[in-house]
Amino acid sequence: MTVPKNPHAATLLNLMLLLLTFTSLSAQRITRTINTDWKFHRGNLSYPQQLADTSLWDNVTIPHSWNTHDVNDDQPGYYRGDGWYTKTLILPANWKNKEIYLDFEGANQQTEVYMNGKKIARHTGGYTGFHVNIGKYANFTEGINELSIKVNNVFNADVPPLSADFTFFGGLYRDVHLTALEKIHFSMGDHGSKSIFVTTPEVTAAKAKVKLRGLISNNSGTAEKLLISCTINYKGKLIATQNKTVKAGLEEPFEISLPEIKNPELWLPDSPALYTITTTIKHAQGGTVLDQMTMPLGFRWFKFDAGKGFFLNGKPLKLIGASRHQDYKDMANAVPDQLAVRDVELLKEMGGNFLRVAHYPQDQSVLEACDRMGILCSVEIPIVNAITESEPFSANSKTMQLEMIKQNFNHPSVIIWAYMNEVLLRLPSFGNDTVRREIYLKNVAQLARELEALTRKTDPSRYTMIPNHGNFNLYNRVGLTKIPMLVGWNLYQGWYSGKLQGFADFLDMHHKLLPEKPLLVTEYGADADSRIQSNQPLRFDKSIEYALNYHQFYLKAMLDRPFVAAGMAWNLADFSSEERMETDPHINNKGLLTIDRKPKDTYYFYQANLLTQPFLKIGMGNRKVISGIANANNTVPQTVRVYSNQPLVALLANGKNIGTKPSSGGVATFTLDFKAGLNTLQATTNTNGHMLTDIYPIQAKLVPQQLNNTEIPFEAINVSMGDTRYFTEELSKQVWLPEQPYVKGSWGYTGGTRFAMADTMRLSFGSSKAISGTHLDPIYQTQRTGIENFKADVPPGEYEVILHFAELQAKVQPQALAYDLGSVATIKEEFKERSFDVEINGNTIMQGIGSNLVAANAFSFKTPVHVTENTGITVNFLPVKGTTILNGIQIRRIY
Ligand code: GCB
Ligand code: CA
Repeated sequence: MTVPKNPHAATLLNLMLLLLTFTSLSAQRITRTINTDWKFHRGNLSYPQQLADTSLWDNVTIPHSWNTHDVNDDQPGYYRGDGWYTKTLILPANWKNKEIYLDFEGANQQTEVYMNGKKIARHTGGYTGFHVNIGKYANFTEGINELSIKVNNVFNADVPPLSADFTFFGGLYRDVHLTALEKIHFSMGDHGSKSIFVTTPEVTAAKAKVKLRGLISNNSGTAEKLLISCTINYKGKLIATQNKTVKAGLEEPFEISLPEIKNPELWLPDSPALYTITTTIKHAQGGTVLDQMTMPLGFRWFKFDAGKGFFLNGKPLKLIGASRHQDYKDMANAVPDQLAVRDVELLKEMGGNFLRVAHYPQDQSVLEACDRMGILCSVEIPIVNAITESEPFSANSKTMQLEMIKQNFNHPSVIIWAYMNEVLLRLPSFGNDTVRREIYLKNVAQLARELEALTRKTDPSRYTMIPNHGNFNLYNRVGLTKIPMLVGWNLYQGWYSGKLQGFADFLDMHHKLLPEKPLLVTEYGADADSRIQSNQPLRFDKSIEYALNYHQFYLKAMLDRPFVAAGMAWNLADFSSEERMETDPHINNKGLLTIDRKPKDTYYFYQANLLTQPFLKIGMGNRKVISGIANANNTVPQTVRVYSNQPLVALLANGKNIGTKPSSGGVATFTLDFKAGLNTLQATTNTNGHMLTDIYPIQAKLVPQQLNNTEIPFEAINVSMGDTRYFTEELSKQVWLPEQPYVKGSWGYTGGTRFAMADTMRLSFGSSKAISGTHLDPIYQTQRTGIENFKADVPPGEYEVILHFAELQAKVQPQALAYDLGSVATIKEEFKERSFDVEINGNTIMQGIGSNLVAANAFSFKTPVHVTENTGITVNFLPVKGTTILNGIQIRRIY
């Protein structure tokens, strides 16, 4: 029955429906979270003996992870082991005749559930949900139940992921729900799903067909005649309804086809019309509602074309967006729903229309937000880098794939199921045994074929995809470009290796060699440490400027090629990867947002290119302070970028007109002379008679070229030796300048060379090692080797000098890093003994520096210097053995 067009009849129907729900409130499923009042113990214990005294356990609230802090300290590694959660669960006596379940949204990665002294369930895999029937073990008489959960995040060769560039945080990190059901209900037994699967076998602008499959559990002991009714609602109005009677045994599958819907409102990014479909179970003879469930429903159809890209509802749509990891600064993966939703909003506010949910299924709140906001998605299971050739590994992978598909089946936002990210990146070492290597590759292809077949069978309405890394020939030879319906490429030309142009060439090569295979750029990105800025951006310098160049090139190359269906920046936000080192240890800095979701310039760049509503924003890397060496006018020239989708942008500084520039590719670039102190930048653009304005106040700290300059009295300098970049400390507003050679009247070094690791394929200077004992890693990572002296011709006064040293060469050779897509093990350590003395203005301050240094550990000291007429400050480095070094120097005037 479809709703008659007569509005009165429709209202009557709504009224009937309302009455229906009203009369049935008593029975239905009851479900609520049980996130509060848990006790937590990190470590293993014997159950139940050691539960007797939990007085020393922590009080915690779920979502919870035990790795919020140890992933960010100087100690390599983080706790991977058992964690125990326990609480008292009060169950009302009148639940005795109900079915009681726990519904876990996710716990990483092996979970065991214990109740009242017994182990009752276990689940493997950290990124999908699961249900546990606790009714049989519960005590309803007193109603007091002991519930304990053991979670474990140790490496397990049979459980994906094996290795990956993200942290495997342990814990009960997503919501836990308690659910009470009637004896007859939608099954809780199908892979943690809701056991309702909605499809739209036919959708056009004129009409849509909706089909629903489901599974009912009947634990009443007798077969029952049941009435299942389905209603489709849109904006509070009943659109269609259909009933069906079934005789239900223990587990009863059913199928319902709903009446055709005329002129459906379509679901698309600009107007994601969201319908709902509610399914209700009652006894056929009437009575209360036994169970009821509501699912989202969107009407859209889509296709990928290898030549022309993606089409939604018959119209071409370039998919541009980002991937998301689920962690957040200092919270690990235990992030409240509100922040997950905020991430989707940030993607939408950027102008993105696609989210790659990578590298694992995420919280339901993410896909719900995508449904509401019109963001298309792909979701994948966490097979990353490699597989284990074992039956349990394959079985776990398939279970994960099924859980992912079934738990997320009804989200209209999802259009792709994926599996195996860069699975040929870390081939196990088979030495010279090429035969064995080929067997491994065959096993990978075999698992891919099995996952592919399973996915197509479970959900024929969506596409399948494998995201590969840039080794085209290998993936193609192994067959991973042929098995899935779509091929994703994670490409980093101009980052891990090669030049930016290599990206464009790769796209054209795919198109030429695989003309039938739709192509998605599933990853591309460059590290951008928001504290680092460079006037001569270089590959791997981590500067905001290099990342901007990179994204400018990549976005254009993708937009220029209609056959590129999609581009997903890696990553929406910076994320934790405990093994990572470099300027911001333990963090992958490829985010368009920082790990606490502050926009970087690259985010504004996408806004300027993707948003249709007028957009204008001054970038400046979100810095509140800049610094530099003053020119003859006592100002510091600096680049100012204004991001806008409007053709012309005007810039004012301190009320003075600086000029008008065209914005090209979303960016208008100005050079501005900053005066000392506060500078107020104002950008404006005229859009259809309306002025759009952005104001950016920023402090400039000027360092005089001649230190006795009376107009800019010398206050302080911070110099990163062996460096060409600027580094800003946000809290103290200190800016570190690149080194410069000494000239009379000014400051700088004499002698030595800029430190570089031998054979590195990365940055041409400095080291990528994380430095212990400091947050100034980038300062210590660069170094002037063989320095003779550092002079600053400061005027007379009382000063403080801080010297920073770190030995950058280790005695032992390094191991390859799991995430390095470029230069594996090309770094060679060339440790040499050294010993030198430091003398300031003729006084020896320290002798024998060198033997006290531990590789990659910060060593520094602060010393007062009294400067009289004309002496300035001279720091001499006097070699005793080997060469001298200096990594950073700070000179500050006290009086
Ligand atoms: C990749 C991986 C991703 C990494 C990224 C990177 O190709 O798929 O997990 O985080 O590169 O930043 O290196
Ligand atoms: Ca340095």
